Amino acid sequence: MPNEMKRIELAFVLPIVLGASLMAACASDATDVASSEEELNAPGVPPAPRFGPWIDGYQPYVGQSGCDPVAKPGVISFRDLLRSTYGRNDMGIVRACNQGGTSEHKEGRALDYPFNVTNSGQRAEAEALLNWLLQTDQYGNPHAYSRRLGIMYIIWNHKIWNSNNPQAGWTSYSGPNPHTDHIHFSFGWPGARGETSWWRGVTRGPSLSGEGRAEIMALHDNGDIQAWYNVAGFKEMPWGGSVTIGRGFSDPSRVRFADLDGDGYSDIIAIQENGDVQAWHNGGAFKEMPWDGAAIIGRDFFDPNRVRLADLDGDGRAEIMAIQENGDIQAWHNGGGFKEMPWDGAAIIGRGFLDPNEVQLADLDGDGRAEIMAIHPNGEIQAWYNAGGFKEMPWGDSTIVGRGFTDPSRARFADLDGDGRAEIVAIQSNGDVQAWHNDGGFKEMPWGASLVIAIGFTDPTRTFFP
Ligand SMILES: [Ca+2]
Ligand SMILES: [Ca+2]
Ligand SMILES: [Ca+2]
Ligand SMILES: [Ca+2]
Repeated sequence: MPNEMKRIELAFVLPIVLGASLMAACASDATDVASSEEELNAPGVPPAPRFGPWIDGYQPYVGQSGCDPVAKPGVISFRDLLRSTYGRNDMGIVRACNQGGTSEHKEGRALDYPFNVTNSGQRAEAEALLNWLLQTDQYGNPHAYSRRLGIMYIIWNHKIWNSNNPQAGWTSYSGPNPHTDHIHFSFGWPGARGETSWWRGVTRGPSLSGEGRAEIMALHDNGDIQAWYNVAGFKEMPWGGSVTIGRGFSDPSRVRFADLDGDGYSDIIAIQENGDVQAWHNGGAFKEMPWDGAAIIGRDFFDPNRVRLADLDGDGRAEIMAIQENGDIQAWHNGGGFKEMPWDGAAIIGRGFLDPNEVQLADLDGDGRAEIMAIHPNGEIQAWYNAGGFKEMPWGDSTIVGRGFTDPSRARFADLDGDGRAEIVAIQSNGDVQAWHNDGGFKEMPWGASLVIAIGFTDPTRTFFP
């Protein structure tokens, strides 16, 4: 809540005035770029969120053990997806405790939806739906959507597909009901509760162009922000054309990029001298001044060095954080997207971070939730895994992901190839920008190949990777 935002004490007064003069551009002619998600999603199947490479494991068989015939939220959401795609009412989620044998219906985590094999249209719909659920995604994950939905098994037309034995594929089903007039879907508990990645939303990171590959930007001495379009991913000099996306930004410490509304396009944020946090919405497409809306998203943030924005819970919308003088990191949850003061909850997510310059956040494993990192004075970068999303101290294990970064301003994390996992980037004193590819996700020194992605960036404080 805005009124609960704690005032951050000013350690010193910055003499530089931010005179941001972003012009609202016409919201028009955003370029549609065919994505691999579109190839996954042919007509006639439900709409799918955008996903990164992280995926749920296969749901083991966990049969009915109690009786609670109340429809569970994930099953209801899946039913509603089928209803809006195929236009028929379902044949039920719940079943009475005293009716028939063991069934997940009695725990509200199974769905019967009508597809009649003798109706050629419904048969084609069923085949398209089942292919869609069990296809391999663009990251090579087999049976991707059924795993993301937390499906445990599927029965249709004398056959069953079991998530606990996926290699077997469809095998013959000889139960009393041949399932020739409907498909039966059983869910594991995480899927039934709506806790699997399907419901957690976007897991590919944002970028200025919306394609998930970090762009590079320089804030010039005249206050212009020049951005180069990342067309090639993790490559030497992957940049295409460049445009000016901001003017009047005299103080680089006051500039941030984060996706506030989860549309995949990084919005620009300025921490003003009066403590206001001013955001401009990215209307889409890589173009000059792409901003089409503005909002004040914070107040009383007087020390820009203490402000961070990152998505903590993987819903695609960036949270805002303040590193307090006592070392606590106070976070506010983004419940509203891009609007005035979108915050709907608060939590202390870190303690003991006494030097704000040492703190960075980035998603290392591609599950959409940002890890937190401390760049220690000895040059080691320690990362804590975000195991809990948005809550008090959500961190699991910690590991070392960098060494030799004795100047924390030269260490950056940016997903250059759009696979959801942040690469590590070092802005060298000679102006070379060197990147190491994230091969391993969250683990000790997960870095593989290294290359120089840009040259001439001699001032790390003026270099951004939105
Ligand atoms: Ca956005
Ligand atoms: Ca979020
Ligand atoms: Ca993560
Ligand atoms: Ca990456």
